[in-house]
Amino acid sequence: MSGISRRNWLVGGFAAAAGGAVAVKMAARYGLLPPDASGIYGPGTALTYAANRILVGNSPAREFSRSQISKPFVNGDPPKEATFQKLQSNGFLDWRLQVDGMVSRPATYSLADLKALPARSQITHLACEEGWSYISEWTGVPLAHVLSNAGLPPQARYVAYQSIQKDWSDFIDIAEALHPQTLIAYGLNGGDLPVGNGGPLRLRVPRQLGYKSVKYITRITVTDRMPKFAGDYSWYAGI
Ligand SMILES: Nc1nc2c(c(=O)[nH]1)N[C@H]1C(S)=C(S)[C@@H](COP(=O)(O)O)O[C@H]1N2
Ligand SMILES: [Mo]
Repeated sequence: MSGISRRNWLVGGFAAAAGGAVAVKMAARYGLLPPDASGIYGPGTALTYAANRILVGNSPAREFSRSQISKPFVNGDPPKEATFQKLQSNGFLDWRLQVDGMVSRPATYSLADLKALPARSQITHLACEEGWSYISEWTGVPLAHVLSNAGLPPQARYVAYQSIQKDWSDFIDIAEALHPQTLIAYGLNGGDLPVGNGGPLRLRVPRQLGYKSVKYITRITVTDRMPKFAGDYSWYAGI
């Protein structure tokens, strides 16, 4: 089943079990509404979120064995921005990741800084909404670690992230951001993360569709409001 049809199936199942508007009320009662459900994204997203949180909860994405690794796809062109090319020509020594917003200790990391933090590797499935997918090993520092270094206030609800590619930004809720499998990734299949797959740095969100794993990230911002959404797809892309 592709990510999208599976998602529709999940939503359909939940809606059938509880019935449209009633489902939304039930979801609210049981704490299953997304952090901002009242807004512009409507019952569709609310139901996707609720169905996922019921069926998947906070459970991890499946992890695979090395023998199941398949050839990575590359979706999209590498950045055309001159700033990117300049950074690349210098081996990304000057690449910086800024961590800011509602945190008590905003910080800026180089790749070396990030690599000095506790690393985690995991072999997971990347599924694009277009229907293709692959399994590979990602290495990086858990986003949760960087966020806890930065100091999260209790009112923090979303984490937004920005690519050096201007039109690629996205966000996840705090539950996803603190999930131990959500990585700031700099490695793929035992080597450096290739530029085609988001090198030198991308977010890897293995419990959601591929488009949430934004490549070439330069900034992570903690907020208490749903950020303006840049993409064409649902903000919640649980699979
Ligand atoms: N900056 C940036 N991030 C991006 C994209 C992109 O084109 N630019 N494509 C997204 C989509 S739709 C998918 S499916 C995955 C694909 O990752 P891959 O090219 O490493 O397979 O990256 C996501 N992140
Ligand atoms: Mo995608």
